[in-house]
Amino acid sequence: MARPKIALIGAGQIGGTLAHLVALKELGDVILFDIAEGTPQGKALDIAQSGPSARFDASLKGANFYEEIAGADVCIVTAGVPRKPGMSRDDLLGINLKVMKSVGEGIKAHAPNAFVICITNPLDAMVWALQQFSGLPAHMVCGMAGVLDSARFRHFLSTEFGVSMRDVTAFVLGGHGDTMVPLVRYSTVAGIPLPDLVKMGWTTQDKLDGIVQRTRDGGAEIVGLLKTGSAFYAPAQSAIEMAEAFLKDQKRVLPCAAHLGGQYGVSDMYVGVPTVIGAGGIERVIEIAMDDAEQAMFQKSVDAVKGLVDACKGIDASLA
Ligand code: A3D
Repeated sequence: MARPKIALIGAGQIGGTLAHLVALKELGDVILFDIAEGTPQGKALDIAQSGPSARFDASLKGANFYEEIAGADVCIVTAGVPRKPGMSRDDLLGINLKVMKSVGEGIKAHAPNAFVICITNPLDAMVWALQQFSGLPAHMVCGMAGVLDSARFRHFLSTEFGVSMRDVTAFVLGGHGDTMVPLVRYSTVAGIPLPDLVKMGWTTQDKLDGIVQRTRDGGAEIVGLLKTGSAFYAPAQSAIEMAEAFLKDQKRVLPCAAHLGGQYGVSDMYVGVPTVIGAGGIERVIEIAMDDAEQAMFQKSVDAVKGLVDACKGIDASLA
């Protein structure tokens, strides 16, 4: 059987890291696409030359024309611009919306059967626009944010508790932004919910609140340190987890920006929720019960995403 074809649209920091991870994990053959001439070709050749030592079998090719992504099984989209210090994700909206239009049209023309994972910010609005521009079924287009936000939460919690990150599960809902909703009561160490761990004296409520805030600010913390761009290793790994769930029909339960058609009382928007990802794409959206405080936080996040979607409609009349 032929290897799956994985198109990476955007060959910048995340795109290059994605290509390397796809090859190392032998998930498939890579087409690295970018408008910048030479960048995708150079990165593809560089990674391919690591193959004899890393011992992977995968072909990697750079491209500047959409014809090259023809028949891709998975498209991961990072095309656009990232944040610089002092910028919010929302500041990227105007410029990245235009990029989503060209990417959406390219996918529609050449890879209409792909499972599409968008990473470009502001995430929840860009994945919505990408689905509209591409015309692909909503369950085949999703956004990566929840896996990363949860991973950041899990990392901070494991450091606080001095336990393996593998034994920490965490739940983050809502939009990928300052209003994201880390759900403490659904987050656990080996099944023990965080509020119980506070009672057991493993940490204090104050420290836990600090970790929740650090998770919300997780992207900005890295932007502030790097100064020239935003995080790319953990975002790439997070998208790889989602792509692998699709390619191997794993039925993984992963949080991601999924199209909601009435679930959680939200219609025709992409918001971060728990989903099941398998060969059918986003096969299920899991609706969990929230208490009043969680519901209020979630609603605030949904309102923020709605503001961005409305802004997209204001910029591009074809979206209205
Ligand atoms: P960067 O290294 O600048 O790469 C972006 C690439 O996109 C560059 O190589 C550009 O040449 C290319 N590009 C620009 N316009 C087009 C176009 N029209 N068609 C094809 N390629 C184009 O950025 P990055 O890889 O660090 O980040 C990519 C995106 O991911 C940014 O929007 C970030 O804000 C976003 N991001 C999201 C998360 C989430 O958790 C959702 C995390 C980190 C970064």
